[in-house]
Amino acid sequence: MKHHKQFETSVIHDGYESADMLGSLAAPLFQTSTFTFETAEEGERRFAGEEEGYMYSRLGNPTVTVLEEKMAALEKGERALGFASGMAAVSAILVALTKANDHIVCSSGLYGCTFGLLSMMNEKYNISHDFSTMETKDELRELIRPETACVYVETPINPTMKLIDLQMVAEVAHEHDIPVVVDNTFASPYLQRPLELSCDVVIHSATKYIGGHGDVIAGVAVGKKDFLDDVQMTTQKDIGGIMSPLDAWLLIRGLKTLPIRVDRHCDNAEKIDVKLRSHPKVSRVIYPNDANHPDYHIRQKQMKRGGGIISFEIKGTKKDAQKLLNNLGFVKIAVSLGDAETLIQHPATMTHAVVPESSRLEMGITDQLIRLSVGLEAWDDIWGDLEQALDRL
Ligand code: LCS
Repeated sequence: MKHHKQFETSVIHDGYESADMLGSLAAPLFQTSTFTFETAEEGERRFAGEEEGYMYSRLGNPTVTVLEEKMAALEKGERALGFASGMAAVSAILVALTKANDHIVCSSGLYGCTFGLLSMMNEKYNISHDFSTMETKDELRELIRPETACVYVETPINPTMKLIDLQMVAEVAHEHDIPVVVDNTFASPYLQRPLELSCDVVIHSATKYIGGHGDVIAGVAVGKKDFLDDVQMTTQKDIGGIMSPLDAWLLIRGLKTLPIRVDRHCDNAEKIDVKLRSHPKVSRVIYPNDANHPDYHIRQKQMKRGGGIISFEIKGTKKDAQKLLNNLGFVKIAVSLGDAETLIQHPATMTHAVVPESSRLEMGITDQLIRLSVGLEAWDDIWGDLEQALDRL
């Protein structure tokens, strides 16, 4: 039954049965570190895995379970696992999939801290990586080696908004029995579901659209039950980056409005995209739902809509980019994205400051590039603020 509801219904009803919780409409917050056992033998059976039940919140918590079940249903996966942050999810999945001297092929553009993690894994454990634009099958095939442990993809890529054809990537990776891990943070499951496109693991920074209100740092991974059971009881249990019950509770609340919010983010972004394109101080606008976007055909193929993030380049220098941010009124200068508030940031000096300049430029992150997370305000108010800031450059 649970996989047959439409997305808008699933997001509200899946993963929770009020009748099981004294009729409480909202899922209760189990703010507890541990769980008591009726007898010593019950504790023994639970720790031996012979009996279902909670033991200690680092090993599982009922509020976190509700969020995990919702995310599994929305991404069409067998199970989901909550984490303390998007980076806790990224690092646990990569640690689980690799061993020393392995190799990873990744998209030619990644969130700055994911780039940092891969550099650290390379330095400490000799787990090397290659970047690929993944524009053709051959380009990806050429980089796969016997020691390649996974293909790791962001799409849309933060912050260059390039798209990757997930079905194509999965086809090539599976020729070699290599799993494909997709960071689906920018799209959210409402717009794109990588597991339905044959990919193997989905990761979210739930901090963004899943929560949607800028009050939580959290992460989620979704995929096969056996794999995530193993990640939970090995990597996550021992490294410890679990999702807190309060964060799960806030995410459950945020998720209920995901489709409504994301549609509004998209409506607003589509209008702002058109306006930005016609402004004389703007040299380039990168928005996946625009027919001018080089990957527009991939958007049509695998994403329901273009999402809420627009990147654009202004004419001028780094100082002009900073001036544009300083000229804004209610549009807030901040990293993060997917919140009700419109947020703007300068990737070269903020989210991707950790990436060395040469790699940053190869990814397409120039000093003139600005990333806008279009919020839920009235679109013409957002444009009004941006226009006055651009006009004053
Ligand atoms: N993956 C992507 C694509 C992200 O954009 C981020 C964070 C993460 C993973 C990590 O998630 P976190 O640990 O922060 O929950 N991206 C940020 C950004 O673009 N601005 O601030 C954070």
